[in-house]
Amino acid sequence: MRQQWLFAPTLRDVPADADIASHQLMLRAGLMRQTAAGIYSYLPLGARVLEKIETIVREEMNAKEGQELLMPAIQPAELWEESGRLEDYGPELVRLNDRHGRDFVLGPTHEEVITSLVRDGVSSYKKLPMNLYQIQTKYRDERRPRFGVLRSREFIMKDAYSFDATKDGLDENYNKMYEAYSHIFSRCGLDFRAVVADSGAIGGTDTHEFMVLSDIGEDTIAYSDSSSYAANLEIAELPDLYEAGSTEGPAAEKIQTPNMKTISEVSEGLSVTPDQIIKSVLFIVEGKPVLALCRGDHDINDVKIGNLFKTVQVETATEEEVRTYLAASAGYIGPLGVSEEIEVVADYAVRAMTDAVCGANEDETHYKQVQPNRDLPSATFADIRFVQEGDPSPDGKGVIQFAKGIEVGHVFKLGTKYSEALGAQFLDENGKAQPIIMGCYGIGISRTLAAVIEQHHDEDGIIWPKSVAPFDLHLLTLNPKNEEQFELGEQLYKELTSQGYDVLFDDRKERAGVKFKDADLYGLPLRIACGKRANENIVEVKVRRTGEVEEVDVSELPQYLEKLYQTCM
Ligand code: 9G3
Repeated sequence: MRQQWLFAPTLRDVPADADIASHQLMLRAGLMRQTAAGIYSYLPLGARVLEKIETIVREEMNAKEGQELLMPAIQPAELWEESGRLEDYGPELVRLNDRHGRDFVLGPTHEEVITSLVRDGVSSYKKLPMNLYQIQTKYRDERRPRFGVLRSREFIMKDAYSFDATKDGLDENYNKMYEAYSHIFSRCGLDFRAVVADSGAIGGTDTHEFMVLSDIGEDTIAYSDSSSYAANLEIAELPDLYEAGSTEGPAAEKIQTPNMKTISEVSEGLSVTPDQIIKSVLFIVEGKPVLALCRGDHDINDVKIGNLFKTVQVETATEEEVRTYLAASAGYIGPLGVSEEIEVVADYAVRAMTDAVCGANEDETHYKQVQPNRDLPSATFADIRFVQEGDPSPDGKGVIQFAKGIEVGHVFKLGTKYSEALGAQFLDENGKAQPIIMGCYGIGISRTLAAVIEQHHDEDGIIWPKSVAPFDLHLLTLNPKNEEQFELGEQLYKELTSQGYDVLFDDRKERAGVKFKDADLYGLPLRIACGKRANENIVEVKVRRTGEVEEVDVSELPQYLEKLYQTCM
């Protein structure tokens, strides 16, 4: 490709609203442009990288007998009524009417459509197992799109769905996808971890997220410093290693605690440490009040509350709800003497507390000398807090550390949630109708592109791994007025192309400095410059990742590049 024709306008300055490297570089290097908030156009360089990533995905999916198909982006709302999800997602689910007034959604995912296709197309166990996938645009009307394509409203996803007659079959498909994902992200040059995740609203049991390690990642990974344990912070577990607290000592006693609402104010005011204070948070879980307790130096994990009650409808109570149920303001609520209608769940660490302090459900009043192991007879004790760095790893090996991650993949065991809702059955070997057992597996293709840049860039620009680079080589002529350099450039352009390289030939009438800057910004693995020594048939070869530069005789260039290109990541 001759660069003078390439539509990849570069920007010298970073746009104001781009505050992470991948967003800045995708705009500056002309890979994409914003068409509307959270909606992007991929320009040729960006589209080429998407295509490279998609090719890797297809190869790995096909290697696991995945069959590629393509479903519509627009979906009849009736299918979402059948699955019961039409009202679950609120404004994030893009809805529209056709000219006849019929209801449609713009697909954020395709469980409903794929299940309806299999319902109408598969009937015998002999057709199972099956794995169907597509690479297609998704729509989720994010309230606050940001970070470029990392959190956009339209994005490209590979979504796969597996269909099995047995649970073992699902486990097998799940493991095949888990393996395919590991290959895909490794081939894209990504440093990633597969972490245990929360199945959230879509139900099902096992689920893993594939996280690319990055400080700008929105997700926090809790991993063990001495084992392979790694989980999304949302669900990272805590073993119940606590010794039960005392049941002796004087009864709990009320004390006046004016202007002591927060943990630190109570700690200051009563000269106790946060781990001697019981933190109480009122939740409304499926409409019912639940009082959650944890130690003052811990935090309640609302996802764990949801998993404990097997629901996603978990809201923190409003001030009014707190006053209605507990007759006090949030800073003074506690577990003692609450009415039957309020369920009390306490983190394991609370049971180990002795001589604790807690709110007394009266403004400006607390209890002291509380023995949770004695005074909370109706409480349920469970793991309901966020893990913290330094906590013991749940597998008993080492302690927890945190890392930030970008979720680029997510694999789920769905079970029969959709096949039952939509009536997708198969006849087993005894001719009995059974619901098909499903799994679903997503990769954010556009998010993967951005994640690659997050992990592969420097202050001069992108440093593409060769597996996904938009071109293999960058060929430059340096002095626009020097005929010999141009002739050599043209000759090498032909030779390298016929050697099988995808060459971006910078034949523009620009100064060398401009060409070098653009080459560093575009980030192709190798740069070949026809410069001062072109008349001696010598060119300069630079490795973008390491910066190392070598002068090479053109007669040795083919085998030199062959070897050098192999060493490129
Ligand atoms: C919606 C909206 C947003 C959503 C969903 C539905 C996330 C939704 C979960 C999944 C699960 C898997 C197949 C590929 C892998 C992920 N956000 N999810 O179901 F209506 Cl607005 O998409 N789907």
